Amino acid sequence: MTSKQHDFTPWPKDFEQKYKAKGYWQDRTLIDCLMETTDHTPNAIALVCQERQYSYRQFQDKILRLSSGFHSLGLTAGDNVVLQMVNEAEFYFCFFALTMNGIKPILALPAHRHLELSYFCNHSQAKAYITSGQTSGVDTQTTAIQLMEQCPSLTIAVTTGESDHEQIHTLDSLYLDPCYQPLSQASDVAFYQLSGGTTGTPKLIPRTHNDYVYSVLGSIDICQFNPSTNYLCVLPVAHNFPLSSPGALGIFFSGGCVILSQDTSPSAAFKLVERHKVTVSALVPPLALLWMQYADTAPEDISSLELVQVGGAKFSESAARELPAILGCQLQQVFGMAEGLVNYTRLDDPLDVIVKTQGRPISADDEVLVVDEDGNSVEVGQEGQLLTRGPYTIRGYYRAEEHNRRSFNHEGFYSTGDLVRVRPDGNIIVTGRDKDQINRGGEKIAAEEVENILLQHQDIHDAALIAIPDAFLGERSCAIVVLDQEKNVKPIALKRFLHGKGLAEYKIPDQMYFVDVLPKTPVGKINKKQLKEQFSAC
Ligand code: AMP
Ligand code: DBH
Repeated sequence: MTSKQHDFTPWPKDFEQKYKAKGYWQDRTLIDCLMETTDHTPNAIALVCQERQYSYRQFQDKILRLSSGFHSLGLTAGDNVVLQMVNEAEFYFCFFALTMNGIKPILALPAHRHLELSYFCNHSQAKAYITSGQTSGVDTQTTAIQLMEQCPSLTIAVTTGESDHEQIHTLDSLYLDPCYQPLSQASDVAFYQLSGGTTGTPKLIPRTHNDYVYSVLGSIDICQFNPSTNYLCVLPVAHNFPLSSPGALGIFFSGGCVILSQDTSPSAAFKLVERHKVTVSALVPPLALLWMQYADTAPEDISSLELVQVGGAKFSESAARELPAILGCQLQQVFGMAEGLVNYTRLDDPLDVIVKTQGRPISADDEVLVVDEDGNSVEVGQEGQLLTRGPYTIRGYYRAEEHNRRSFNHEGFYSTGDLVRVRPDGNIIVTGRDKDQINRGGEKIAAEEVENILLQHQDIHDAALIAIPDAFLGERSCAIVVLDQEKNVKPIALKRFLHGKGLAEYKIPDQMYFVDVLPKTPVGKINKKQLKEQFSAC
């Protein structure tokens, strides 16, 4: 059932009551939690962004001023906006200023391009697009103008940079006299995360204040974040992992300091570690490997590092064993999803658990089921599909009724699409995947989305996108294409075609092969298993 009033699938009443009674849902909003820290330690440094730094008091002041600014633009509770920013302080100013007013940002990644952005705007009937001055070489102002031309609901654009267009406001012009009149309620949707997805269109994940705050507070406990934690954010700020596991919000709710990096190179990161005495960072496996490689000869002193979290994709056991000695810190594996469930290895776990497993859930009330293809539970320790429900796992995607019927069972369990084994001690090992997705070093690609666009090409008869094992990325993407008879198209032309359609760079296939016909299963589906076996050897 989808609640019209909330425009999201609420938890059933008995679950709501249980989660409240157990103290998981505390009726506090995101801004409530930040303000509590500001009250305790107004002068502590909350945020460092290049040469700028903000104390908690200054941080909160920026947010309250911006809240007035957004109000002056006509944005009100219930509106949706698309927020696309690089790693800069303004992301958090906007995030809190919007969510405190019940304005719901869709957290787009800097890598998203016109195709994804226009979908987010249209699907959510977004009123505003808020963006950075520069997004890795992309002219975001032109993007904003194009989006406004194509999406009737979109009437407001804001940039953190300079504006060359009358229709685009600068964020700087929106720091007005502060007013504190929060309009959000803890049971409301605060914002939308994005799913890596498995279908033709990305899915929007509605997260409420109550459930998200709980996931962050639970994570703080597990990771022992405290006022002396200095957290380096190198992954994209909007991603669920560096935002909430425990991420930047974990820092803001526990009084530590976030140091932002826009440069993902290990040397830039190590310089920041040295300069700001960073104690924790969160990395995807390929980045962890780069850090390990660089550490060998790095001139920087990174001895302040206490903990490196690795997640987003499977980290190999051999790399996991080596990381602590090479980086001189502890390793924590994190297996999470923007839909909710997050698993951590614990700081005091035996080494065996830390290097061999992806940890266990945050909450005693995270329900984890491992089932076979018929939906029956498998024996402990056996491989199966992971289903979950709990106090911070969604019950449905936003405006996706048909997809929801497939992704959630009748008891409200979310089907993660991950294949796992759960050990008798409760720790989960991710063994594979049962979803049509490529996990390219933590960046998820829905095969169907790319295939659908390839099929729009006039010379393509059929296409399949598959995952090929890759030593560095874990997986890379490979398109197997059948051209129309007597057509001759080069891979580079097809890549240009995909770019031209406005697809994010990371979704452009790493490799392409042409075949005469795609193998089919007995029921007539493309036999991807066979294709993977055939092309993994190439
Ligand atoms: P998303 O739904 O886009 O947030 O991506 C979540 C998915 O990323 C999970 O369902 C897993 O497939 C994958 N994932 C995240 N962390 C890990 C990990 N530590 N090991 C293996 N897979 C992971
Ligand atoms: O991959 C993910 O989506 C992810 C990984 C680690 C995540 O959402 C999280 C932690 O919260």
